[in-house]
Amino acid sequence: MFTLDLFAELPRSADERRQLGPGAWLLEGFALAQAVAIVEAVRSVEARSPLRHLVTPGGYTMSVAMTNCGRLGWTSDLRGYRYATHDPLTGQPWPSMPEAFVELAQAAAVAAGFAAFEPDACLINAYEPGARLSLHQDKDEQDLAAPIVSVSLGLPAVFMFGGAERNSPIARYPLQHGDVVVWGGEDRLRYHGVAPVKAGEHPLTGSRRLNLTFRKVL
Ligand code: MD6
Ligand code: FE
Repeated sequence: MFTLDLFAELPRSADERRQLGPGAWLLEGFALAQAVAIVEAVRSVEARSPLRHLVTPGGYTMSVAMTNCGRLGWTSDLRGYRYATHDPLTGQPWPSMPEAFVELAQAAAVAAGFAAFEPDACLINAYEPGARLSLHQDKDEQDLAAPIVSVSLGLPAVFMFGGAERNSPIARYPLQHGDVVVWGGEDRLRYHGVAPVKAGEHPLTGSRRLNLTFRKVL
């Protein structure tokens, strides 16, 4: 006999793709099969380049904790946002991007219609309950032709997806463990954010939500 628990780690609906815009897709459960390995790899990245709360150029400390892997990492301080080859906290190069990350990001890009995605940066975001990401555009990358691939793990969150202008209407999409969002093309510069994460417990990540965003910067 099996119980419903056996289904807990299966995709809610196999291969569910929701189109969020002309170049934006929500691939439900796309990363579920690799979730355990990804969380393990995040722990080893964290061990070398710890999660930290960055300060924005405006002087605010972000509620989301961040680190990176890959040739380039996104960072921020009072002087501005930028990509750097070295972790400013350790002075060392960012940990390299695990091959399994590259393969997952490429497969998700293909599933969303973007061939030949070669990410050179993976920003890792960790949300404790209450952490949020205010509305922003991802525009620090030189290569705006490449899409962004965003993997959600652990606690669920609500993704806020706006438009080309800061005051465009905002759609809200729940993101679950294993979901992947891919966007590019004419959606590449849409405003977006993450609503405050609600407290909870996830068997893989405990009290936090993890998000990996893969970008091609150069
Ligand atoms: C997050 N994601 O989901 C934050 N940016 O934790 C982002 O800011 C993001 O998910 C660009 C593309 C996809 C994203
Ligand atoms: Fe973003």
